[in-house]
Amino acid sequence: MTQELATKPEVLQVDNCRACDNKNLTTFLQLGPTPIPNGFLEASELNQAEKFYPLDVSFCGECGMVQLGHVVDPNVMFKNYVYVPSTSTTMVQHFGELATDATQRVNLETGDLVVDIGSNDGTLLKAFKRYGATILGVDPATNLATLANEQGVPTINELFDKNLALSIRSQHGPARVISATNVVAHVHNLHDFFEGVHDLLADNGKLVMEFPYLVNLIEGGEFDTIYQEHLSYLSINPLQKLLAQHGLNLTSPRLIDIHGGSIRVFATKSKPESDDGVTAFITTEREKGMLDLETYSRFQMDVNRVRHDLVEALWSLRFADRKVVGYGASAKGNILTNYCRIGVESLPYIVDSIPYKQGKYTPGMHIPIYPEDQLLEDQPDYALLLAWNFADEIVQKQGTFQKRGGKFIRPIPVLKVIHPSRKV
Ligand code: JHZ
Repeated sequence: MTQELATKPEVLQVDNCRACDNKNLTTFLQLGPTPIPNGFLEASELNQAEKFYPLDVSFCGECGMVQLGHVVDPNVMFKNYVYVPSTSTTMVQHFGELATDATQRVNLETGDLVVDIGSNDGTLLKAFKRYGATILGVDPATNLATLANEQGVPTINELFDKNLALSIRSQHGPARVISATNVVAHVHNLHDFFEGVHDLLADNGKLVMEFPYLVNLIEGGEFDTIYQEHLSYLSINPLQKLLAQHGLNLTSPRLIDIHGGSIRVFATKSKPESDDGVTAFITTEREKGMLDLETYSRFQMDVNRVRHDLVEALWSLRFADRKVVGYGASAKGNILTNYCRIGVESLPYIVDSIPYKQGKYTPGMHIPIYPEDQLLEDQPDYALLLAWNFADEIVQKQGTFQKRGGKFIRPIPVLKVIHPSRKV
């Protein structure tokens, strides 16, 4: 494998805070260079030069936004996208619950427009359709927009921005619900994005967003969720100020148990009667040090600990002739394996439920990906949960593997063997 370091214009350095334009950002973590985390490879590509990108994380002392110091061309990352939520029952159920929650909060009526930004394969919009909504997806991935359209979810194959928002409004009218799950963190020009949301949203509509929560990332040592797709690591404090700049009022945040700890939050054009928990979140974030550089400076030690414990465990299992494979070829798994330099010598393969990933190889470490059935066919001693955020679903699904003596290892927040009586 030859590493090629990406340069301009494919990757650009960002000097100003994405949320408040402050020029004095402090870099506190460097995890790169790494390949882009969903850049899975075909066998024929393994001997070609592979692009590696910087992965520097900065803190804005003005507004508290944590963000990447570089932006990779979105066409490189999102044009052909292999991640789909629909193969996870947890995600399908979760989106069903989100559609119910949003429908009730806006008193959605039959025919009302729901626009999902970053609609992927249409899983969330299918849930809104059951409530009689007129649905419209927006997604930059051509393969997923095609799939969604074929499945009856009308999807515009573009990146959402203010221009597109105006064109959707002129064709379809205002949206009663705009959803953006795991999207805001991916957006480079947040000002243009929220202006577009403001233009498209009905006066009595609601924007609903979900994103991995910065507090969980920092407290849980979840450094593998830091990758080039995620340009911002969001908390309520900077987000509220950012939305206010664009006439949107943040309301009703609540913690949800998705992707290692996320937040669901709503925003409206009109001022809500109460902030419904926003002030409490802001106070807690302040108390937890989310506005202090020292909190982030200490984070490197957690990253070192996770890497040390994992590499040591895999090393000792190899010396004990135990076979370990990976479970879940997640984007975060690709960051973890690249940063810890874990390759086929430690994990000969990874199993994954997403058909688009099967038969391919992970970026950087080139670990082959097989369907989940391979686990029982092969019955290795251990499976390392690279999708540790789905530990419950996976452990429950793989009962036979465990009955036969197989064990799961969870690497984050603290290395743990999922077995009642033994530790690595
Ligand atoms: P998962 C994605 O990151 C990408 P990833 C994205 N950029 C984002 O923002 C975050 O989510 C939040 C597999 N699996 O969801 C499927 C099984 O094999 O943690 C996936 O490849 N069996 C949009 O990629 C992977 O694991 C199963 O039973 O880090 C999970 O990837 C289950 C449940 C999953 O996200």
